[in-house]
Amino acid sequence: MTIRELCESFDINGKYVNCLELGTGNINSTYLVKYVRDDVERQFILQRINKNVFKEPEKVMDNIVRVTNYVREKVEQCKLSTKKLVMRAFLSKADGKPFVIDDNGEYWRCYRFIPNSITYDTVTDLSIVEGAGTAFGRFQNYLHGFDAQSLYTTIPDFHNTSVRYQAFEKAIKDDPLSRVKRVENEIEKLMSFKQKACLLQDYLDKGELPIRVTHNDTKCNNVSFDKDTGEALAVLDLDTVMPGAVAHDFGDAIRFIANSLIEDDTDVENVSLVIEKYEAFTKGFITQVKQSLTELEKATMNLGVFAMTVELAVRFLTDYLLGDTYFKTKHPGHNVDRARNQIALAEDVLRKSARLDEIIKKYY
Ligand code: GN1
Ligand code: MG
Repeated sequence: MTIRELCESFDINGKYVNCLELGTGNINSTYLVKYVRDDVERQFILQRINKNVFKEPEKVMDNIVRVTNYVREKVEQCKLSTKKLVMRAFLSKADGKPFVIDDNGEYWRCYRFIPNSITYDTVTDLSIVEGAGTAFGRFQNYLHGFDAQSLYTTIPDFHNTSVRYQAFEKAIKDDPLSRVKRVENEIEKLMSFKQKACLLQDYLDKGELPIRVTHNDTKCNNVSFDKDTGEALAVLDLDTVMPGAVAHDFGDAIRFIANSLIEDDTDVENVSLVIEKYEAFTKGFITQVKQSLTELEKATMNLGVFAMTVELAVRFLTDYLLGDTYFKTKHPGHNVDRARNQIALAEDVLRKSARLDEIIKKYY
């Protein structure tokens, strides 16, 4: 099926004009599609769900539909714009499901592109950084009353740092491509981080932290902003919405947005945690969620920053050792570059931890 045929399988009004493949995202393939209706241009996002990563795409879509419907109701109750603040998935004309399966058995879904919106892969403007914090914090709030356990766990142990370490250690032991010798320093560093990085998971295992509905992929490019006003709008990419810990969302967001460089930049000497960005995001996020946080959640929020940074490094390096089959890579060694970058960031998070604790306290 062509992109056009796929689009036309969804219940969208108007006429197909063209499409453009977008290069962002390490997992799914994404297209920006243009339609026209009554001479007005409309845009949509068409995505092929990566079945290697999401083994049960129906369950992913079921989670997304239930979560977005819930958020939409909340937004309506607040008399705010659902068009701007909530993603909407289109249904298939044939069977009303929120996806279409092509001739090769691949799953596609289609979302409305939020009009006049933009996403940022890197952010310098601190008000945008704060807006990203507000958007993810608000998302957390809207879903406060949603039964987290009713969601499918579409990727088991997604942010279980201990399980991520187990897979890493197995990859080191098996070493199927004899790559271990090229990354011995990185392995050593990551092993030295293990105990601290797994502490958050230990609290979860002991049942000491509440399980919440979490986004689990809180990179800043998963928030849309109004192109003109800079206002934070909907949270996007809900593929990994699952039960989790609030510190996962906070930590993952910080490790991405407050990195002085982008996630795969090889200039590791210059990787650092930018305090001003940390503070701006923290202000936005914590202001939204503080009322509902337990004392232990507050006390472990910054542990989430360290844990998520290390976990990503572990995941990137595991993928490298196993032959780069999970994350999309643009060149050989791309996963090693990513891992080195995250290791450098984790080291800086440790150096700055007292400062981060001081800052976050201001917003509780
Ligand atoms: C993947 O494809 P993208 O960029 O939305 C990954 C995240 C990682 C991220 C790192 C399902 O997300 O967990 O943090 O890459 N998503 C999945 O850039 O594994
Ligand atoms: Mg994503």
